[in-house]
Parts: sequence; C-alpha cells; structure tokens
Amino acid sequence: MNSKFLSITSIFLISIGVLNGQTIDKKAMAERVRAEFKHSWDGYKKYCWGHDDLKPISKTCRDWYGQSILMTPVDALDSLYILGFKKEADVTRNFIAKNLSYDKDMEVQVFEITIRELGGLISAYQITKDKRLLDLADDLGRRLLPAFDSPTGMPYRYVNLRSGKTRDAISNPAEVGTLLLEFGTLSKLTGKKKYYEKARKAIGEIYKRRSTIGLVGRAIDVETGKWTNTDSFVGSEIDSYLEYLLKGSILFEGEDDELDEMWTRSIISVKKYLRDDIDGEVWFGHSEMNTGKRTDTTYGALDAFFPAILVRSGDIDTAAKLQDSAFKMWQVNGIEPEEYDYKLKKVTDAGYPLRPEIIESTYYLYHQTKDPGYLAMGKVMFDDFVKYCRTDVAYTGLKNVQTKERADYMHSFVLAETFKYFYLLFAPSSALDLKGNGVFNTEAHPIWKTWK
Ligand code: DMJ
Repeated sequence: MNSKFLSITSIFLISIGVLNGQTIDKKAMAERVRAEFKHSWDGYKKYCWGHDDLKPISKTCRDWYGQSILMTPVDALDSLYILGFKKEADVTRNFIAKNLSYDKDMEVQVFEITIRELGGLISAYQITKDKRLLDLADDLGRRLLPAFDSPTGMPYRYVNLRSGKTRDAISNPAEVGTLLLEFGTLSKLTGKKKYYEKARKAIGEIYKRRSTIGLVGRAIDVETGKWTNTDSFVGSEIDSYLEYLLKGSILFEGEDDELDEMWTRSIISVKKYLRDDIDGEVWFGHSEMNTGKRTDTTYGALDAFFPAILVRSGDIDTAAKLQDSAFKMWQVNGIEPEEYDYKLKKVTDAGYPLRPEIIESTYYLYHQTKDPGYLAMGKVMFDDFVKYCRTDVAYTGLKNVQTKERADYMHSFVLAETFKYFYLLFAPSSALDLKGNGVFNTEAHPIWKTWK
C-alpha cells in the first residue's frame, strides 16, 4: 500500500474499516455512489432517452453511427439491476426489447459493439431470464459473424449489420481477442457452436503469432497475419486480449484447457519484459516484441486494469505494488491522466474520459485483501471524480487533468463500469455474487457459467 496507508494493518482496525483515524463508512459510500449513478442515468433519460449517449455539458445527444442502437441503456441495464434500481431496470429492459433492432444499414466496430451490446444483453439475460434479450444477442451475433471472414480468421474491425460488408484489415490484439467471452457464452446459451469457434480461432491466431520471447505487438494485418507495429505493453490495443486469455481459461475451464496454457505462457513474458522497477516503484512499460528492449516508459488509465488481472490470477503482491504506482499517477493532479511517463514523472496525455480501470483494480484488491486502505483509496478517487467531473445533469470527461478543463461527453462505460466498480468496492459482497462461477467481461458485464 501507499505509505500513507501503511500503518493500517491490525485485524481490529481492518474489521471496522478505520484508516488513519478516519472510518470509511462503506454503507454511506455505497449510497453516495448509487445516488450519483442515478443522477447520471436521470440526466441521460431526461435529455437523450432513446439515443446512444448524452453529451452532459451541451445537453445534446450522440448516436455513434447516425442511428441509435441504444448504447447507454443496453450498457447500463445490468448496472441498474446490480445497484438496486429494479423498477427502472424493468422499464428499460422492456423498452430495449420493444425498440432495439440491429436490422440497420450500419457499419459498426465489432469490438465495441461486442463488449458493450452483446456483453450487456447476455449479462442482463442471465440476470432476468428475459428470452427477448437473448434473441437480440443472437441476432446481433449473427450479424457480426461476417467480420471473421478474413484469410486468417481474425476479424475485420468494421462490419455492416445488414449487408455483412467488412472494412479495416489493420487491427490489434485487443480488438481481435476480446470477443471470446461474449461469443463463447452466446454459443453455450443458444447451442450454436460457430460463435465459440470463430472467436476462439481469432484469439488463437494472435497467440500463435507471438514473438519467440512470447510478446505480441500493437497492430496486425488480419489479411496477411503480419504485425504492422511491434510495440508491446499492457495498455490499449493489447489490454483485453490478455484479460480474455485469463478469463476465457476461467469461464471455459474443463473444455478448453489450452487457454490456460496460453495465459500462463503470456503472463510470464509480460512480467519478464514489460515490468519496470524504478525508484522503488513497480510499473509496466513498453518493449519491442521481438527483442524485449525497452521502448517507452509510459503507463496510463487503460494500463491501470492490470492489477485487477494480476489479482484474478493470484499475484497479489505485484498487483498491490502496481496499484500503488497507479494511485500516485492519479494523485499528481488529483485525477487520473490518460498517459503518464513514470520515468520523467510527467503527464504525456492529459485527458480523463471517466475511465473505470483504476477503480476496477481497487475493487479487486479490496475484496481479495480486505485491506481498508483500498476503501480509503477508492474514497479519494470518488471524491475527486465528483469534484471535477460532475455536472448538473450527469458526469463529463475532462480535456485536461492539469487545468480541469471539461470536455462534453459521457461514454456508456461510465454507467456500465465506472459507477459499477465504485459501487461494488463499497457494497457488501452479496451485491454481486459470481459464486466463483463467472467473470466480468471487459465492459464490467458479469457473465455466469450456467453450463457445465
Ligand atoms: C471500456 O469500453 C472497456 O473497459 C475496454 O476494454 C477499454 N476501454 C473502456 C473503458 O476505459
């Protein structure tokens, strides 16, 4: 833990959640998070109901592809249930079931639509058993399938939902590999094997192109199978590929044990070549995938998911040290920058799009260790989040964490992920029971293994 929290070790203090004389009232914090979630949801509903996203400063709406596919309602639906807004959730569920159609002449980004919409529908189906949601997921999955028709089996980045026409062959491990949990579960729930097979082949094609030292690059051509950028790191464009190797091995344990081997081999290389110990701090930087040579010393808001993954894989020690570093990065400006050079101790990308990853890691670390320091860490982050990003109708991203200048957007992941992980950090474990039998997809949609 951060030295600020080091004195908090006794079992007694831990059990009552006291920190440096300050008691973290978990119940009150969970209620605060719920209230702020509801504030943002109400803002979306008041100004943009039926659209994809709310722009919280101008109070105008954004539809990603010109027509709405209900991005915010679908992404937020399981959060509404989990945070205890059942009535609101039921209304939203019925609205989605009646109004959402994927029969549209619309080119969508396969990765984003899979993690937000397919994942959201599957998770909400598992919570409610509303078959209409599974039918929508099945329809969406079928319309996304043409994306996999490349010479390698790795998906193109975009597909037209009506015509199946594809585009953009230059992709990356995250966009290719972050489909397995959703498509795999869709197979299990519908009995249609092709969903699993296509997504499983795609992630396997990335893995088999790893370098001799076991790393993957940041860009790949899905037609030739050649890397077009050999920079390796744990953040954006690679992040959730690693996440899905691990979570795929958990969700499909017993039937696809190769995934476990793929994860185990990959994490050994990642730790060996990307970990960077500097001034007593642990960071994960960039290296060239073939040589392992350090190329960059930046870490950022997207990399900050990595402690969560380390916890899930059992490496609490590295997770805790890396989280301490990430929290220092947060504290430089009182809110997290998109990218930070940990060697130069300098912000290199000053935006803050309300990302959830650092909170996700705090949630995993707290529930694994029960160290109240993580509650205090979460409270600091929540207070800053409210202070700088709250508007009169919702929450908005920042253009610059140094000046605190505001942008005008609220991605759907704010309701799907950011608030959910804040809430689950402070709520009792019973608020969401994965029963050792499920995982969160990369958009924080819980997916349960309801099959053997
Ligand atoms: C989310 O859509 C997902 O967590 C994705 O894996 C990465 N980016 C955003 C949140 O930052």
